[in-house]
Amino acid sequence: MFLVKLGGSVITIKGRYRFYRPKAVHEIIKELKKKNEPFVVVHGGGSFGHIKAKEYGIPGEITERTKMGYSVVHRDMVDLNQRVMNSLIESGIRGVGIPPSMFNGDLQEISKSVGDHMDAGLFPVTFGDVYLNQKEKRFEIVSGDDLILELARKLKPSDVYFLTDVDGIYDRNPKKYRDAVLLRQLNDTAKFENIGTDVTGGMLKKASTVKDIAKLGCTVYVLNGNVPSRLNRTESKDFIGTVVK
Ligand code: ATP
Ligand code: IP8
Repeated sequence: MFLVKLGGSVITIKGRYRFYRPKAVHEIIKELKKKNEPFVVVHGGGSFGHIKAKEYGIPGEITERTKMGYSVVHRDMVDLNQRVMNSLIESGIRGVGIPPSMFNGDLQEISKSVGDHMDAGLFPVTFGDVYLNQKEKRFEIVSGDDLILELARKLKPSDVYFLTDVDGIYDRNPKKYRDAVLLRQLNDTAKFENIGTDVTGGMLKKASTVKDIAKLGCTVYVLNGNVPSRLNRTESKDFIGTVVK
């Protein structure tokens, strides 16, 4: 089995509030199906998550303002999840959405539910979400990257794929520096810049999550989700992406 993180930068247009990219998701699912193995999907928030979370001050203490924000962001993330679910079901995949807020963001409970649904022959789809931290009276965010790390610990997949809108991990932000170099393997010299709207740490956090997952014994691929055929070309000589073992 494998895990795949559909980055918000691929499944949405990050700068345009609630802009979903159904064709991109459809093309990715076609490639995932070809693998002919059980898998778990985790998707990020993109423009359904980060824009309003930032605007309303989430993560943060419970206030009149963040209460409204919690409601809006959760509504939008469930909406995005429904769209991903529709794309899966239209392709004949028996997906089931698992919203982390229903488990108060408890990573172990979420991964237990994911595992149970897999055992029942379904394809679980969980996602970055808001959740209530009852103890500290705060609203928090669990990112797709936090979820995928915990799922890798529990489910011990052979491979984990992160799909974003660039070819992999570069030595600098490739959208800003035209001479940025793609790192075929991850080293410690890479520099990461967060885009303005991202509330969960962007590529910097992703790179450290990727290393943590590889330490569990999985092979991690960071690939361009806009060229999804690469999902099935990881062994080829002309493969483009970052691989971490
Ligand atoms: P989400 O958290 O919404 O799911 P995502 O998983 O698709 O998002 P981002 O956090 O948006 O991923 O990270 C991808 C972006 O990181 C790219 O669009 C790129 O511009 C930026 N970036 C910054 N530094 C780097 C780097 N060194 N290598 C690769 N991308 C980088
Ligand atoms: O996009 C964050 O998940 P991510 C989701 O995977 C929200 O970092 C609600 C902003």
